[in-house]
Amino acid sequence: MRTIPMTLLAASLAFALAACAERSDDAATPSTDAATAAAAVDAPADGIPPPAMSDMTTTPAPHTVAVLAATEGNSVTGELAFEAVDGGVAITGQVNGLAPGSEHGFHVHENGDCSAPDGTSAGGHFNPAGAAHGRIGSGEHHVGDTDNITADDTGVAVVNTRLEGATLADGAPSDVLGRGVIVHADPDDYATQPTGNAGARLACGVITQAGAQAQ
Ligand SMILES: [Cu+2]
Ligand SMILES: [Zn+2]
Repeated sequence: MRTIPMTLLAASLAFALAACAERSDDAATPSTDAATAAAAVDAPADGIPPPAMSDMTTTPAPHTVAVLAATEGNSVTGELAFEAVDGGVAITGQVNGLAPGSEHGFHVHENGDCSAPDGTSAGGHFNPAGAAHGRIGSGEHHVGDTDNITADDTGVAVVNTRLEGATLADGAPSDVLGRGVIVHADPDDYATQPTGNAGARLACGVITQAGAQAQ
């Protein structure tokens, strides 16, 4: 049951009373007048519409996330959000459980499959264009390549980075939806082919669209 703000209720009542006063010759139907006046004032006077049935049945814009789970023997976790931006896909969020001050390779990998205990089921770096491994801003790189993440002194890495050349949920070869995200044990050197020599996989997640059903 929706609530009607007191100010609105008072305004409706005043309006209704005024209408009754003007039409004292029609005093036989005051309750009908009041109801009509209240209904007329109710909807537009508020400005900010109350939560309506239409809002509950409309599917909100889906948001795209990845929940990172630790691989076997590790305790690194994280939560990331993905958003299509000009020229690529922005990634924001955080990774937890890292060694304080440590630096880690961080990539989108080909497969949205974290079933292997060591995360290798996610495959290699996402590379739809057949490019060499590298670094954004320094020539050729995989679509799944992005800069290393660095943990603060509590072991949390705040992620605010971007994939260049990636797209989101458009079904194109560059689409990262449904692919994997890996946090590595070591920093990416941005040079060694095709992995950046970033070492073992500490955490793995799948890029997933979360809509109304997730709430
Ligand atoms: Cu990787
Ligand atoms: Zn790469």
